[in-house]
Amino acid sequence: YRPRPSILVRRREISTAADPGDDLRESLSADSATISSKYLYDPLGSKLFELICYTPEYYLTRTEAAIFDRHAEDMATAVGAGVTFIDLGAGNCAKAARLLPLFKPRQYVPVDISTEFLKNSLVVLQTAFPALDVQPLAMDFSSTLQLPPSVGQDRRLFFYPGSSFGNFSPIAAVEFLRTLRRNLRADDGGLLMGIDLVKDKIVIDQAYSDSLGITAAFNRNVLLNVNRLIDADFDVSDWEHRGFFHLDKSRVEMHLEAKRDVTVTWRSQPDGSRRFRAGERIHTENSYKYTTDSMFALLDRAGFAVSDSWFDPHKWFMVLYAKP
Ligand code: AVJ
Repeated sequence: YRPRPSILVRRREISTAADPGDDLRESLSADSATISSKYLYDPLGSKLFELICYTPEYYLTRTEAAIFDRHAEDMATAVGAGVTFIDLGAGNCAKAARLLPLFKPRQYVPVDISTEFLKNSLVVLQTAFPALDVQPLAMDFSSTLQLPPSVGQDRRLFFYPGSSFGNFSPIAAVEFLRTLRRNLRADDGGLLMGIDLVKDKIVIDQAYSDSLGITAAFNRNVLLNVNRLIDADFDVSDWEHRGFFHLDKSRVEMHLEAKRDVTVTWRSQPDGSRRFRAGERIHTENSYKYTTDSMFALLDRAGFAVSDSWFDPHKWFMVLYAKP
């Protein structure tokens, strides 16, 4: 799979999952309003997240990239050749694209909730790897992981970088790992994942409240997406970004805080409205931070055996390889 430029781009059908707004109307009506973090990733939100990764404060992406740069060959050796490389939350596919020449998978399966974003990424990917068998999947794998028959039946490797795993609540986290485990047989490739580790609170706070305000834009954009999804009338300028590390819960929380009293109305069925007092918040994301021990314990409970782990010099981030 040596990268070579080509004007030939193979386009494949992306299978799309249904995406109802019922949960949104319900979670906005709750006493403590929430918006699921998956709604952050509309086309603009996905772009904004890409920009976050370039901010000086957001250490995660570049720290993980440095770990991959340094240890990718070891990782490829540990995993072995010829796997079906299943990229969970593929986004712009950039992380996988750097590993594919080393991992030499039989098939590449990018999975992402954002269909449009995935489509654009695939054009770039197929240009770089014209011979690669690509089977893109648009779905919300956090709720159900349905791999169609077209996904290779030989050794599966789940690739889950970027610490996106941190978005799961502790209970959902074990459940999710068990789901992955159920989709693997004893001799399968296993799971290669990136995990952000607990560290100095100031470092984490700044990563989720960057000085350019990109994270703020990313967070506030969720309201534009909600307006579209349930025909609501959020005014973005009424809302302020909050992002901070909650030590006791070992998680970053993102909220949107009302600058003044506001009433939000939605016209999709069943229609409704919600009043927010000035200072009231909508919880939009949790991003859990693990220690190596807490992460290994989770994997153990889900039936995985950690085989290898790799770190940056500060031990801010970990890439681990676990086998069924
Ligand atoms: C894409 C879930 C890994 O939690 O760090 C970035 C999302 N939120 N800045 C993270 C995010 C605010 C990101 N993940």
